[in-house]
Amino acid sequence: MDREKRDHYILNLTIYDFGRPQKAAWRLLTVHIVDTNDNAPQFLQEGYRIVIPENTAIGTVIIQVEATDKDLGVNGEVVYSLLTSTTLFGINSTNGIVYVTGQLDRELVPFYNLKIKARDNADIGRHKFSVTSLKVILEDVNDCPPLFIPSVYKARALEDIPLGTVVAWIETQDPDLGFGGQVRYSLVNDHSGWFELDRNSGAIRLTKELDYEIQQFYNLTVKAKDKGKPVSLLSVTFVELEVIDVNENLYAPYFSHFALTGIVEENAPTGTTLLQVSAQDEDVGRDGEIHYSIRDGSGLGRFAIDEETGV
Ligand SMILES: [Ca+2]
Ligand SMILES: [Ca+2]
Ligand SMILES: [Ca+2]
Ligand SMILES: [Ca+2]
Repeated sequence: MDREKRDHYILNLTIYDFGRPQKAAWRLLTVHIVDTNDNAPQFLQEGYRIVIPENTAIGTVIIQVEATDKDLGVNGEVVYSLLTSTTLFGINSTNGIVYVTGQLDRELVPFYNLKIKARDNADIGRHKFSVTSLKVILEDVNDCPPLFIPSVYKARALEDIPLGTVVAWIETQDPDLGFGGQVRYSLVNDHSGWFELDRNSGAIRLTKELDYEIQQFYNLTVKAKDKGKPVSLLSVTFVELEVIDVNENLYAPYFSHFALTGIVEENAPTGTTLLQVSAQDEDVGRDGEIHYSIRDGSGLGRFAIDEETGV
């Protein structure tokens, strides 16, 4: 018997005697098939898939799933529930409507695989169920402004660096997809054209010569803006540039002796060391480095001096 195929039968019962002429009587017998819970609820689709924006508001209905159960009465009543433990989605147990219950964020989790159970309302121990999956894919929304790394920049530059030198390099992170994650830079103040900022790479270059004696600090304001549409987001940071004093070349090098005398034997081979001269320079760094050369005199071409050591 299967009530779901046929729920009643009508039997015609006839009785005869063996007399002549034969007599008969008949009666109809209706047999009703009582339902038992032998069907599980079946989802109309094997799996469900939905794409929603990541900023979908709490309470928004995203989909309705449906399962049917061929049994009768409570045996055929369907109750829905979420098997996946989540605080972000909920389901209406009677109509299968799935809705948002928490703040979604594609940058945190880009999609969810939810398991949904449909069971019938038969007595506990006898009820039947089935399970389907719902894939929720979050669509990106431009909701992250560019983030500066680090949040504030400190840079130092020697006052004599050449024009075009990169004095600072601005970097940001923007995890949004596509245009929403593409960042362009600009200078809010450029100190009358002292600096220029490459809008794509974030490199800040010097465009006018620095002079420690005139200005020791520059405070640049940099704007980073993504190309998101229709909403574009921006952030602002500061670059503190300190100019480092460079000692100008103040002193000339000098020899400790006005004249030196060297003695060499007339048959000395080429390459023989004659003497070593030594000069001083009071400047520090590059300005105080000394190089030697022979400039004039009667021995030109016959003697050579080591540029570095003075030998
Ligand atoms: Ca049944
Ligand atoms: Ca059932
Ligand atoms: Ca963005
Ligand atoms: Ca986003």
